[in-house]
Amino acid sequence: MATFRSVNPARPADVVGEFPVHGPGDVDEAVARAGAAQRAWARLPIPARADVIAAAGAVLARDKARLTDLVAQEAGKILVEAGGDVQEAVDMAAFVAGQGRSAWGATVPSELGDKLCWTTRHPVGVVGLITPWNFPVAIPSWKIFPALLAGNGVVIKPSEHAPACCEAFVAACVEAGVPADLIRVVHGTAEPAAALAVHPGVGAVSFTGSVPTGRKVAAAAMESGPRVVSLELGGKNAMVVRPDADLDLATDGAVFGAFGTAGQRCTSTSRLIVHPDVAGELVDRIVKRAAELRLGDPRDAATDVGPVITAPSAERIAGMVAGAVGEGATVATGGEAATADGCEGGAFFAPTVLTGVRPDHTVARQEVFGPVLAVLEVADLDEALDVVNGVEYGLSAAVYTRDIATALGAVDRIDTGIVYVNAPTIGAEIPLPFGGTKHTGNGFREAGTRGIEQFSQVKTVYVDYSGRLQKAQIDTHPLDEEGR
Ligand code: UN1
Repeated sequence: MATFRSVNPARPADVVGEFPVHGPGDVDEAVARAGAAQRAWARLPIPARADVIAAAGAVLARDKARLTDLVAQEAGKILVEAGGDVQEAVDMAAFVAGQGRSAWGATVPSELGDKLCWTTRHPVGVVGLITPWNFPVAIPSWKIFPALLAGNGVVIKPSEHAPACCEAFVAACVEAGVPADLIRVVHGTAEPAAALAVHPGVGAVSFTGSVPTGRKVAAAAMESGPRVVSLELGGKNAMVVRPDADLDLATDGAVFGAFGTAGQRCTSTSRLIVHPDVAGELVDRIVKRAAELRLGDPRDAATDVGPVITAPSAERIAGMVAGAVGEGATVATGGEAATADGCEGGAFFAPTVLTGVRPDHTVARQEVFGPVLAVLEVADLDEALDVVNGVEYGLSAAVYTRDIATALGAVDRIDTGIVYVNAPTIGAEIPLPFGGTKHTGNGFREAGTRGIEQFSQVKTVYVDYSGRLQKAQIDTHPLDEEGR
């Protein structure tokens, strides 16, 4: 069988592991095994499934240091952020385990006597998951734990840039008591992902990644039969800074939001929409901080910004910066690929601030997925919010102001799935729904109580114990003499 290597993006000569390139036959086998194991799993009481998920959280917590190091090595995330990635999975286990001992549906009064009505949730069977490399432990946990709680089997195709992290996550689940056949991992790039998306044995497909790939996955998944398809796609997240804002806070937020994870979060702050009265001061502060950030080995605790995931990724980012300059933007800092001591062959990109960006510039509309902050100066609040909303994406947005009416008015009018006030566009917490509007997704939310929806079907149950035929709507309102 052909294989591929997962490498450390900071030092590509450091091979993290070698993995098989799976084909459609392997996907068939994985779906069959997960499907066979699912039948027994779905018969377990839901709190018993929850106990296994809680145990998986305990294994992840016990192994946090080792997993954090693996995330740093394989995905290039600096240690503190890699630790956050693992912690997000630990939190998810706790949250989902709690859902297993919570209400599982609703009882609804019947309009007729001697009749009970309620809703419950059922598994879809086997779920097919396609996950990115940038949250290589957290995002699998967002999908796998709710899928398991709902009683499903799982086949997951992780990014070819983070296969070892996914294997480590699945190993923790298996150590905790998840049957080994219940979660199967297939590796490779587009071929196994496509085979999974169209597989007739897969009842729901859940994808996190780019818009173009998400569209292909959804089209393929629906072509081979109607099924649940949930998409979590990109963002073009804006931070609005009003003239009354606390500029220290806004500086900290912009630096963390734009350059955290080297800008490679779907929630990364990529547009700063700032009032001209404070633009000069704020941009100066951000530029100064950006220039001071230490690029380096993500496993070195002194590093602020790690590499981007691959050399082609750095080239793509450089191309977008060049395009922005061509359209009239100015590079205030960064703007080019960089190197870092001791990181032979690593693809780094200097934290970049672009000024003079206009809403119609490509860099103000398209996701960069790199450490690039585009600054747009807008005075009027209505216009600033129009700029926030004037893109195809709708994941996350932030507004910095000390004025409560400005803050709450912005919350009302910003058309994104997540809005932050006086906090950056990154940093979503597990008990709350995560997802976006417009091209960012197709209406599902991950995490929170709604995270289970994409992996389960609601069943509505009516039990009539009256012993006679009762007719809804008709018995309650028999027609009168006038036929009403
Ligand atoms: C992502 O980038 O795909 O809110 C997920 C955040 C993280 C999750 C990001 N908790 O930035």
